[in-house]
Amino acid sequence: MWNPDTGQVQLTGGRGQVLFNQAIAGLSAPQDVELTGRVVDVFAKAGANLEHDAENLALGAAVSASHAASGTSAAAAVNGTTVNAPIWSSAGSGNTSDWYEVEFDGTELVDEVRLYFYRDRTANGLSAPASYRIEYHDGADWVNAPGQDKSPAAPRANYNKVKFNEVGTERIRVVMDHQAGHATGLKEIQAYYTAEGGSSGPENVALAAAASASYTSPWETITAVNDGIDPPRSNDTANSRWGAWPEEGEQWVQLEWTSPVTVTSSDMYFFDDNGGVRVPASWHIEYLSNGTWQPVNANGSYGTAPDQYNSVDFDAVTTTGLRAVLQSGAASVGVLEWKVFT
Ligand SMILES: [Ca+2]
Ligand SMILES: [Ca+2]
Repeated sequence: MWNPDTGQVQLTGGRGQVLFNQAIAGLSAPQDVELTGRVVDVFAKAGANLEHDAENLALGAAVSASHAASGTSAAAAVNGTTVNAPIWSSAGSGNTSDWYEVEFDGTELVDEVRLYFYRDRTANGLSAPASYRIEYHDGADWVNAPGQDKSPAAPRANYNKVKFNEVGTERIRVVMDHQAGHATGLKEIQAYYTAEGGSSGPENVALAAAASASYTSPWETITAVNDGIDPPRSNDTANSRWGAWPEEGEQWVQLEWTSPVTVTSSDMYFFDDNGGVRVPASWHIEYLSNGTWQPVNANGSYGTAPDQYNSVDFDAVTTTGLRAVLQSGAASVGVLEWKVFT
């Protein structure tokens, strides 16, 4: 037995020989050792949760999926291990998005989900999805879980964590938009109630607004601009979109609130199908001020990049209406998601 304070080694039973001994001051007893940062992440990637001792509500739960590839099963993703087999996979579904559902044993509070995706490193094989979101069933419909804060923000192979504002529900599901040319593989899903909540950052008040537009193509959906779904790419074929084809020139999309909001920044994700709808040539944000539309005072430029949010900060305005005014470029214009923050 070694005493770290004195460096003394006691040989149990008096047998053996001490070859080396040293005192190490301030060493913690095993039960007092705290693991933080990188070590916590290393364990999490191996499927072991050191951050909290909440019960994994998904373990052994009743599960189902929109499809299960031959040789895989939904149950494999709640069997308690994050190893590479067995797994659940969407291969062969023919869908651009698939869902995987967990039904709890009655109503549970839940605010964190951990997902372990499988990538087989083949050209057209399994990968992490292009994007994913957590939905819960409110008794009538599937609803996007509020305040989803994903780490990492873009899905990666193996370990992904998403925290959100707590919901009480009997069922959650993850909706996965597959990478182009790939199916999604899932090794394990874990669900927890940590009482830590979701994004503690600025609130996206666009979710509470009523959306309208200068024009909406009959097959597109104006409510898509603020449904809270992070698009997988600008040419999103999985989720609802707003587009104004064939209209060109100046088009606008508008958010209105029943009581004033104070907002100071915006994230804009444009629709671009490399055909009739492209990112705009330019755009800016206006706010409703005493019945007229006035440009906000932007601190920086209005980006028009595809496949990402274009963020802009502006001097805070308190208003019941915001409008994104888009000048078309190569074709008509569209928006997949518009977030505005307090
Ligand atoms: Ca598993
Ligand atoms: Ca959307």
